[in-house]
Amino acid sequence: MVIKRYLVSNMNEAMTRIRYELGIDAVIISQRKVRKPGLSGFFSGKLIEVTAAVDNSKKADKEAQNKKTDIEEGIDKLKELIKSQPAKVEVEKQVTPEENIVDQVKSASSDVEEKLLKEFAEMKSLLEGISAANNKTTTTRKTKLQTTLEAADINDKNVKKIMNNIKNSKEETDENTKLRNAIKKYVTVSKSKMEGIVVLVGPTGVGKTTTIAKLAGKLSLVDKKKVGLITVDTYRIGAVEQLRTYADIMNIPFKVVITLKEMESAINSMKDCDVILVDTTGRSSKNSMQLSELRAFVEKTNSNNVNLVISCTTKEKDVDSIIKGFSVLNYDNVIITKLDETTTYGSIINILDSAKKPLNFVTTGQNVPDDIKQLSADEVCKLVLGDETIC
Ligand SMILES: Nc1nc2c(ncn2[C@@H]2O[C@H](COP(=O)(O)OP(=O)(O)O)[C@@H](O)[C@H]2O)c(=O)[nH]1
Ligand SMILES: [Mg+2]
Repeated sequence: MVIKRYLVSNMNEAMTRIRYELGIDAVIISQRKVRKPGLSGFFSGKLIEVTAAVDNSKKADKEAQNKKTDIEEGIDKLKELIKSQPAKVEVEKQVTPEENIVDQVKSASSDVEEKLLKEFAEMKSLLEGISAANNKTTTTRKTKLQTTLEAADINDKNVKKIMNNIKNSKEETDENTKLRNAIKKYVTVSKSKMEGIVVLVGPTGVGKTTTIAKLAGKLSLVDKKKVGLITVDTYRIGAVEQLRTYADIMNIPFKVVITLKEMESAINSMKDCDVILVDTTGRSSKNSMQLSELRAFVEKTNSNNVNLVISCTTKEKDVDSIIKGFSVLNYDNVIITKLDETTTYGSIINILDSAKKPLNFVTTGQNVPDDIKQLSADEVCKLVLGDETIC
């Protein structure tokens, strides 16, 4: 005998469900009007509680066989109800042992589901926390690196390049070493020997003549080399006298060249010199006429050590135009002057990046011959990162 109780709104509903669930042999044992349990019952209409029974052993067996299916269905229904509208779960009291099992599974399943949902929510918030913290650390680190590079006056393009270099580096080392290696990549130290003909070109006032005097002093006084001086800088009043004075003090041959032919004979007259230093007129990188005139003199020297002299105090935007303008002279190296006039050295990186030529010398003051030196990539890096200063 199977007895089942139904809570329904009307008898039609009761009959449909009893026939469907218990079969046509089922009989109604009792029926009475009741209220829905709980607070909501006070505010809604009455229901009918119908109790039906069936004496059908075959059906009971079949139900027993289908017990597992019912449980599974129950769980599925429960899940759906939880998802959609748990408050609208139909109130239905079932009394068969099988249905008790469904109830228990439902309640167990609900507990598990709730627990899982809770744990999932906790995990989600934990992961969100970790992700936020990671983002924050990355941003802070990036900002710190960027700030260091920007504070050194490295231009935006190179800051990005260095940052990408660090990011994509496969080196198994710390970030600081990666940073230093990325900066050092910009610096190639010139391998040009200070012999034969050395020419200096560049804009006006960057220190070409002073650098020639410094080089002449070092080469003749320290390295004991036989040095000759030639100048084609006849444009500026006093320019010739400036170099002649140094030549006289150092007691080295000095020639002033006005024409291309004179250049040839001046070089010939200094054949016995180990080094001939050639000073040139400062030219504007925007004046292509002046530059091609100068180019003729430079080509006449047949030098393989032509140096573009540029001050590290040059405005960022002017660096590119100077380097582009003077590229017609096919210079081999770069000399960066007036490092003593700045406190940040990122411009060295910007200049070398733009010129794509090795660094030959840097000058660090007005004193002849002391304020000139060659820097290694490591020394440039230390200057740029503020580990060392020039003065
Ligand atoms: N502070 C500083 N001044 C320099 C340096 N080199 C040259 N000068 C000065 O820059 C000015 C122009 O130098 P000069 O050699 O005549 O430049 P040029 O026109 O390129 O030949 C002079 O007053 C020099 O003393 C340097 O390394 N540091
Ligand atoms: Mg000069």
